[in-house]
Amino acid sequence: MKLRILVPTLVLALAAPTVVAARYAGGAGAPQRVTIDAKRFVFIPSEFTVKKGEPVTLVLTDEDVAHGIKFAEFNVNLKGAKGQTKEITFTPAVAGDFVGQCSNFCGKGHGDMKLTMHVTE
Ligand SMILES: [Cu+2]
Repeated sequence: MKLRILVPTLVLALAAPTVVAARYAGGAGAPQRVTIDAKRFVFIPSEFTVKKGEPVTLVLTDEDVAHGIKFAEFNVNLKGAKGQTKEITFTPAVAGDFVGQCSNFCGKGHGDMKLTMHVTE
C-alpha cells in the first residue's frame, strides 16, 4: 500500500524540474530571435517572418554607424549604436506585411533603408 503512493509521488518529483527547465531554456513561450545586421544602407536580411501573438526579439548589430529599426504600427523603435548589438522584444498583435525603416539618420541613403516584417496568423 505504501509503495502505491510512493511511486507516483517519486515520478512527479522527478518530472517537475524537467518541465520547469524546458520553459526557461528556449522552449515554448520564449521569444523568437531575429538577428539583423545593419550597414549603409541595408538591413541583412531585408525581410523576415514572425507569428501573430508570439513574442519576437529583434537583435540589431550596427556594423558601420548607428542605425535603428522602427515599426510604427507596433510602437517599436530600437536605437542602435555603432559597432554594438542592441535588442528589443515585442509581440505583434496583427497579421500582415509591415515596412520598417532605419530610425537613425545615417547618410544620404537613409531614407531608402527599409526592411519588411511578415506577420502570419
Ligand atoms: Cu539610417
